[in-house]
Amino acid sequence: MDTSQGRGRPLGLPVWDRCAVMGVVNVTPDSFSDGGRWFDEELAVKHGLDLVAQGADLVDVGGESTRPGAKRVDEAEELRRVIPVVAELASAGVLVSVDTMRAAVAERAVAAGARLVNDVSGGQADPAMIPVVAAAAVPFVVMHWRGQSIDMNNRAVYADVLAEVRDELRAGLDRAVAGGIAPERIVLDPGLGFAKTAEHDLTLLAHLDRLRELGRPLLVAASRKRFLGRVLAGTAGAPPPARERDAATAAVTAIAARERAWAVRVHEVHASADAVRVARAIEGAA
Ligand code: PMM
Repeated sequence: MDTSQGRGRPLGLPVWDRCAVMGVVNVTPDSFSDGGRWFDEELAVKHGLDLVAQGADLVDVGGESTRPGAKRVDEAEELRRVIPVVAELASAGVLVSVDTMRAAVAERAVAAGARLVNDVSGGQADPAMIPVVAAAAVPFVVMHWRGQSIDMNNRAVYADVLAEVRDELRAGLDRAVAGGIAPERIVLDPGLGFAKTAEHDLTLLAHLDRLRELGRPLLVAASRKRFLGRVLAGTAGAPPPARERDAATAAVTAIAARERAWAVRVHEVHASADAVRVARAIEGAA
């Protein structure tokens, strides 16, 4: 029996009988929702362990902010931020994902114990990424991406966002497979907020079933993003700050879990961990 209830799962990771929860540890001074809070190795490791205690199934460690307008950090700095945190969490038994666009960071992180590579560019930013992931034989997240964060908002232009994101995700999947990554190891992600307006994000969330038709597990990363600020602000008000968007994030988690997303990527784990369990209980009763 398929215990994952049709949500699929990437080869090489455990099977959960519900949507998985990926907690976020940004080892950055400037991420848009939690920049600076965990910008210290010891604090970052402690935060990762806390997220697991709150119910995270995996912890995604990143050392480069991708918020709109962000400039790139250099590779040496990214390695310095990420590798010790990955190594410590992995040695504590945490299932670690590395959030990077750089092949060298992915390679070193896998050597340090990371079990999944999450590349927001889906292998487009660094031509060495796909060969490195193929050789490492680890699961790979291909996110929908139209270019670096510095000017991505200019690329939020679609005639039909759903069709275009689907086609571009399929092309990303094909590129990864052509480069030697086993299709069974690939996860797709609509890339909410990346070269997308709030309306684009909401349309994609309304049609996760259409993205699931691509035949790969889906990762949904709505946590604290701008579109939630826009929804909560209503027509006239100001959006609440990123850290006041966790209840809204958990609402997306419940919906994504019902839409059979493989996993959600969230900053605040507790509420999303509850949400995926409630969604699972409802599925079990259906
Ligand atoms: N978003 C961010 C960072 N990494 N990874 C995936 N797979 N999907 C995303 O949408 C995504 C990501 C940016 O958010 P953050 O700076 O709050 O972590």
